[in-house]
Amino acid sequence: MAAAPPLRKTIEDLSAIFKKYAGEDGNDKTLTKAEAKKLLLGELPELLENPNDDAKINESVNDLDMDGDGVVDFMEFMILVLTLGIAHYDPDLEAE
Ligand SMILES: [Ca+2]
Ligand SMILES: [Ca+2]
Repeated sequence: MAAAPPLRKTIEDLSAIFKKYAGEDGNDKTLTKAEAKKLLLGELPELLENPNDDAKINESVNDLDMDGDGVVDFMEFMILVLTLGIAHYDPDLEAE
């Protein structure tokens, strides 16, 4: 089996990462606040100004829950990924 092209692989990885953290409570469709916290700490620690500051982390998690239903769904997760992707992109940077 040939390896998936890079973009396709990235898309598959995004689903896998979301499901890995979301599935901890048996429901892999949404991240509870605790699951979202683990995802941030595990995958994006540099995003957190102070990983030891619980109040700040909870604030970041609340920001992710855009519709305020108490959990982070895949779309809300993808909005974060999109935002980070756009922030990371520098048109003047040479491709590696
Ligand atoms: Ca869950
Ligand atoms: Ca939500």
